[in-house]
Amino acid sequence: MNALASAAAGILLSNWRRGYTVPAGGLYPHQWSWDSAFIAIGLRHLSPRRAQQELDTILSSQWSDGRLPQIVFHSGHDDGYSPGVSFWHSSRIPGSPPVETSGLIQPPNHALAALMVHEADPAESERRRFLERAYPRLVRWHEYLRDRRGGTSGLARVVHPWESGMDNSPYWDACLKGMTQTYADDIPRPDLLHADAGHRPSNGEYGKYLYLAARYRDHDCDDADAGFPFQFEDPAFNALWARSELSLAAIAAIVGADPEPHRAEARRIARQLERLWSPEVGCYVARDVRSGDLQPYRTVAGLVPLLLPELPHTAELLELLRGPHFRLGEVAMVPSHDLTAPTFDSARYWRGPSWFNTAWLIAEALYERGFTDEAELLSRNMDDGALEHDFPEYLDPYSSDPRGTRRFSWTAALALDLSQKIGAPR
Ligand code: 9WN
Repeated sequence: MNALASAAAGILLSNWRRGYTVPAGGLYPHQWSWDSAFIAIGLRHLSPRRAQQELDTILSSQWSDGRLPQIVFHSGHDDGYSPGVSFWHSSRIPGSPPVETSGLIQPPNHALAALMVHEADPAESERRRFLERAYPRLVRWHEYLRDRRGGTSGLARVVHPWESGMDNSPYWDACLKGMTQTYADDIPRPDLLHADAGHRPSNGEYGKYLYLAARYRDHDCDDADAGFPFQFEDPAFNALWARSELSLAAIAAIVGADPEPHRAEARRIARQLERLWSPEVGCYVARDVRSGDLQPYRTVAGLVPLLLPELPHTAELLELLRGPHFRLGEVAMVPSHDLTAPTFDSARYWRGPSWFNTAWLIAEALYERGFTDEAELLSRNMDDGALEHDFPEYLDPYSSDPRGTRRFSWTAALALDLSQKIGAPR
């Protein structure tokens, strides 16, 4: 094992609990939904069986309506995270699973991960009937997105910034600014014990986050609440849904189900995604469902549709990625926000810093599209940043200084995954 692989393995081992991996021991001590899928993609190189378990665990925490929860609190305690069990009390909400969870969701990258995990060791996967178990649960998860989160546009809505996985993206600024309500109780910030306040969302943002989460919880996490103050269609969320639907088609073929409905669904979502193309900013953007307004910001979320085949705006997105706004190959990985925007902040969470999960998604898209040199450059850049700084949560794109917490699980998992691809025959 080389230095990167052994360091990454050490982190994944120490963040492993019984049956799942925590994103980071101190800051995020529970199981997060999209983290688990990214983590499984790396774990498959160390132990395909453990990678299957990681996904089995998140899929077993499904609600009866099909949703996969943002966070699963396996310990049944807050464990220093807020909002935790004492905030959600999910077991009081009809349709929740026996384990305590958050009521929100996160982006649907699970089918994408399940297929990759299967392909790492198909014999072991078949022996343990991994896909037979995963397939019906993944189908129900995608049906939840279509039936409960799909509006008239046919795209899935997020009802909280946390659901996008990119909590304080500039996409949400106008809506949050316009909200007069904020959380009435104290705003606990245990996160600031583990990360610099200048790297995290502000207290003002947290007041709105907690207000929105409490309102959703108090309506029993009912998606039919038309008056909900925060409703957005996010380009990365929907692109991952479409891409996962393609993975589901491949999984269906393996388990003897009909792949065609999944392919048709992927095409349908991809068609609808065009509603999020903004000719003004030359990128996919988020849409506020209530006002209908496209949010005029270039963010890494708008580049994630590159993962979809036959994307009408591929050439424009590649130009954007390589040009002054994201400077592929010249700055650390892929910045989360346009380097030239007045709203860009090189340190603060999803408003500028480069994250390893989004860099992995872009590297994957570049590999698939045959831009191997650029994909390898990005992969090396990501691996160097991970190893040099003890696998940080994110990096300053200009200085490459580490930000957020360290020994972060998806950083380890995805750096490990890309290290296996560099120089591999394609
Ligand atoms: C809220 C766990 C999660 C990631 C998100 C990231 C951050 C949580 C937080 O950490 O969000 O879900 O407390 O800030 O934004 O993408 O899944 O790693």
